[in-house]
Amino acid sequence: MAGKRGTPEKAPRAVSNSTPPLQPGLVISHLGQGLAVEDPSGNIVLCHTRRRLDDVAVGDRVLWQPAEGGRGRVEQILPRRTLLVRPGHGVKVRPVAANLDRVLVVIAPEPEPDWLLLDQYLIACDHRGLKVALILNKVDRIAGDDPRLAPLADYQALGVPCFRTSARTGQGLPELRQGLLGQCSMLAGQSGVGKSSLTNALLPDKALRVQELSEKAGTGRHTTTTTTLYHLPEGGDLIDSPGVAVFGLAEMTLRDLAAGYWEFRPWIGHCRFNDCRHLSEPDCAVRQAVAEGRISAARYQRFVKLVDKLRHGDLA
Ligand SMILES: Nc1nc2c(ncn2[C@@H]2O[C@H](COP(=O)(O)OP(=O)(O)OP(=O)(O)O)[C@@H](O)[C@H]2O)c(=O)[nH]1
Ligand SMILES: [Mg+2]
Ligand SMILES: [Zn+2]
Repeated sequence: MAGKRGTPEKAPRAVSNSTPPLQPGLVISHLGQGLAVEDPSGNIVLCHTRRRLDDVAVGDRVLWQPAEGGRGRVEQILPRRTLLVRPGHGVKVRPVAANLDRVLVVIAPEPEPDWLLLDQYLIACDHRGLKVALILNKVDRIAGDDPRLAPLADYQALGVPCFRTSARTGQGLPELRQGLLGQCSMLAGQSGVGKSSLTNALLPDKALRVQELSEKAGTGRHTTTTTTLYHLPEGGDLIDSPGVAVFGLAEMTLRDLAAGYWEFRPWIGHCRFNDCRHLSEPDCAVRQAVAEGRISAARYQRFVKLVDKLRHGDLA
């Protein structure tokens, strides 16, 4: 590959014969057919790659080369700090986003929160070494104590930070903006909770909105179809992602699942059996802590559900 470059030529006949130099770039969107790559001066180049397209993720820092028709070709993926994956076809996992610092799980009063899904996000992030925070969006639709949101208290007790926002009224957006500074965050969560609305509310009018372009070509529904990275004007990057992207829990063991419930950790290791699954074993310290109200019973029940899903192989 690099052989040609080292060969001295007597007369530089045609410039097009020499290999154009590799350039650094940042993958900001995965377009299905290709990749949108941002060069260091902020230009977006549509790139192809000889690799499997699915091996490249939004947030990847790459080396690319100009190719025909103003396009480019990604030649190399630079080492990743972090990588979030989701199940692909068969056993293979596919990268969702690279070099993330944090996942922001968005919930809302409508659609009603899926707490089991939230637990899965927390476990996956913990497993991948990513920070996690919650955004409770659509606060304009919450009046008083909303029973649908009562389980939130468990997560507050766990110390998961929670922003409260309304993409509609702008409430809480300055605090969120402040919280996004200096890191790369990805919005995740059920379809319809307002991930794209928040992204749009945080971006200045002239920001590149790949998503809007692809939406215009679509059916009028606003469900996001491509994961896209945006630079925020104050600093920090934000990745908007489509609907429910659950991240590879299939590769986890029962032990990983239990450890993913942080509040179990002080008790794990104090069970009678070394290999306690914390399900029906006698003298299980975790179950004892649940019985004494030291661990939330609702969280423990979700753990049992996830173990069951893991056993049946339907944990995505
Ligand atoms: N009342 C209210 N409605 C909101 C708010 N944020 C978003 N919505 C509405 O909720 C609906 C879904 O918003 P989206 O931003 O498309 O949701 P999404 O999370 O990006 O959904 P997917 O792309 O399908 O994953 C839209 O009709 C929004 O107008 C909010 O803060 N308050
Ligand atoms: Mg969306
Ligand atoms: Zn146990």
